[in-house]
Amino acid sequence: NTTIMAQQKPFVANYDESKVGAFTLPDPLVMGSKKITTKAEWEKNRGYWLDLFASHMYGKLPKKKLKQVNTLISKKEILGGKAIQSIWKMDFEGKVQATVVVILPTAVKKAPVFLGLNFCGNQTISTDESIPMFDKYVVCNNAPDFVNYVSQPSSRGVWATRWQIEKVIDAGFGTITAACGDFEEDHANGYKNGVRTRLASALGLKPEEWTAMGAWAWGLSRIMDLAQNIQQIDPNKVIVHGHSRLGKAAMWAGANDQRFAAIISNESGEGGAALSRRIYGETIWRITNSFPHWFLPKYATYSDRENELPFDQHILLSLLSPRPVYVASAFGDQWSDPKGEFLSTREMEKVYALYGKKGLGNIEMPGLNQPVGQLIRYHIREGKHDINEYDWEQYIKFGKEELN
Ligand code: GTR
Repeated sequence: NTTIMAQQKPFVANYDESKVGAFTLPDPLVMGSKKITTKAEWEKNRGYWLDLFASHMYGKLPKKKLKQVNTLISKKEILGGKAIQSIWKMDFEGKVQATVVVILPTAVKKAPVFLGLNFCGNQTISTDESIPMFDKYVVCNNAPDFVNYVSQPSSRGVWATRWQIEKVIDAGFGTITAACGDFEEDHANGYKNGVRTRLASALGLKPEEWTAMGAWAWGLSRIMDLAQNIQQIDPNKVIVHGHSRLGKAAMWAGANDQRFAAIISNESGEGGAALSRRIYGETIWRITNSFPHWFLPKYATYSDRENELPFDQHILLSLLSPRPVYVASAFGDQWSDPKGEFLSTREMEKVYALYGKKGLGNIEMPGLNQPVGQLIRYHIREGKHDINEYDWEQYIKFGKEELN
């Protein structure tokens, strides 16, 4: 994963802290000649940063609201009656459909929920046979469960550990998910068959004006629209989360859509929570060469001149203020630059301070499996690039403590 050849240039990831190089981070409170000192000024002007991220990195998000028809396809009890699982179909102008799985605890009248996209189809989150098999391109390609990037029947439940549904339900939370590929398949030509093309005229945005990250973030907000209309969900307690590339999308969704009450970035790395100015693990050059569809071409022009970017990822995190935010890394995932994720999380408190809220404080990076912070939290756990039971235990605790 660390060495590729592209455009005749070999890429070797740096994992040597002494070679990271010096950098100065842009101040989230300095917007051109304007210096922000109050929460009211921040709220009035935060669009300055959103516009810069939109014009340099993630692309625009459509402003137009489409007619969205949500149809309940099936509903049943699962987990011995502890939860109700509903399958919904969202339809946009008859041109795009997305299938959403909603699992809510029976014992809670209005449940807080975790909302996130999945990589390889809804059927991967549980072995329940009533979940429709996803039939578009998926990010997985390991036989026999996936062949030529298409899900096979044996893929049911293969990612159950990443969802921990019973643990979430037992804690009184619900879970909502859809496949990212329902909005845009994750490859360079995915946009041709996804929302960026099919809804281009309806949304008034050309495909090249936005990105796969934008399409996924847009999808998260549309699932939020659905969630807002489900009686048994507490509309004020929807936590958006995502792992890795989908963590990047969750952060972009959370920055733009303030209905998300809290945001979780699980190992989102480069283009997510990690500072781009730190040359460690994945870099702008590498990510824009491997995944040209994730960001605008303009973002790629900042490779080898990261210091000239008008922002860095701590400002994307700051745009989540004043909401609860959890950023998590894994020691076995140096590619995502855990230290870069920690440092950007630590930088958030400047903006939170405008609200009288605390951040991580002036602490050093914690040891393994030692979560730090309260409203803004961070952990680095042992183990590989993944979202696992340990992560979920922390997210549930975080949700319980911060959304009350
Ligand atoms: C990697 C990519 C990372 C991260 C990861 C994932 O190949 O370089 O930025 O997004 O995929 O999504 O698992």
